[in-house]
Amino acid sequence: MQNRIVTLDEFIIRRQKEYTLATGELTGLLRDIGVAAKIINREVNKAGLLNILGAVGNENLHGDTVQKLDLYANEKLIECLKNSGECAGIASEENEDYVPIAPMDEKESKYLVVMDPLDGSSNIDVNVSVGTIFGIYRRKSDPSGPCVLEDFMQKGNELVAAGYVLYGTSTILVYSTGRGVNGFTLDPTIGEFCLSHQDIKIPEQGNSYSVNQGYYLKFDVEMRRYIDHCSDSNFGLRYIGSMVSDIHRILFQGGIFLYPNTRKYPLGKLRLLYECNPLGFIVEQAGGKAINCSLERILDIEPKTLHQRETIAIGSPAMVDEMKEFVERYRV
Ligand code: AHM
Ligand code: MG
Repeated sequence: MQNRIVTLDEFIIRRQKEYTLATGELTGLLRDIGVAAKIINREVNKAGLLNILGAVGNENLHGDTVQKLDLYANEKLIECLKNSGECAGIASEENEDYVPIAPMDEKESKYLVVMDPLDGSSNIDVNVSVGTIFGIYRRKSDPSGPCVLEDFMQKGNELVAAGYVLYGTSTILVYSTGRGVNGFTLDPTIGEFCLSHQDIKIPEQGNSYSVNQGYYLKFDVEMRRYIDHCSDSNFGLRYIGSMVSDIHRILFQGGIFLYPNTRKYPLGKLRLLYECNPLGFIVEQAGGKAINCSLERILDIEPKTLHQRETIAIGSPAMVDEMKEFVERYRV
């Protein structure tokens, strides 16, 4: 148990010093994402005041047009990353195409960011937790020119870092650079993310499952058999409908999160680049597993398009293994 506050900035810099070859660029990028998270947090916390301050699309008291929060989060992150000077391009769930960033002061940047700026945003109106998800890759193209689409078509196993911010009862930022997972809780009194969860390890087995059971009849038979098994085993059903929140709970309490293919989403609903890969990276770093319904490891899937969807089963390793057995046994 540490007896001194360690801020996110301090922690990132301390980690950087452990690498003799580190240049500080990744450190700067992570710090800037932390700054954007604080700005988004401030707005998310004000969401309930929209009726007072002006409804989305209308003008508020100050005459500014009120923006949808997911678009606001997208803009703030892009702005912070542009100003950071450490990011050569961004692919966001909110943008049709990737956004190349011109070098600042002729300094070439070697990193790219993929992100879902505000995941679960349909929950905002009813005061349910939402999150930001991000992943960082090293670009493959020549850094003297603009980034290209192929730079973003990297597998999750090539992620340099990934993380999420959960705007919940408290705001917490969880990230990994491939050497374990750490969590930082925002102390609103000092405006700093402070190290609160060191070296997070997911329980081997949990006693809850997380799936939109309303779609049960639309799932394939092997998935229905596995869900029946969870229910027969008296596992609790926990589904917030905000992936970051569901994964955060599973990271600490164990369990499995499923988003299989349905008739509406034959390839699954969630996005490989912005949701499955970064969260798969975090969960694996914490000792868990993440596969799709064809039983491929999420991080080994080759992306073909920016907004590609993927099915997912992610969480405690023993539960993902068991789900895999059910699929192998009942698959037709
Ligand atoms: P979004 O990126 O449009 O917010 O959608 C992603 C969200 C996830 O957070 C959540 O797990 C899932 O959609 C819920 O979908 P459903 O309502 O179909 O269960
Ligand atoms: Mg999303």
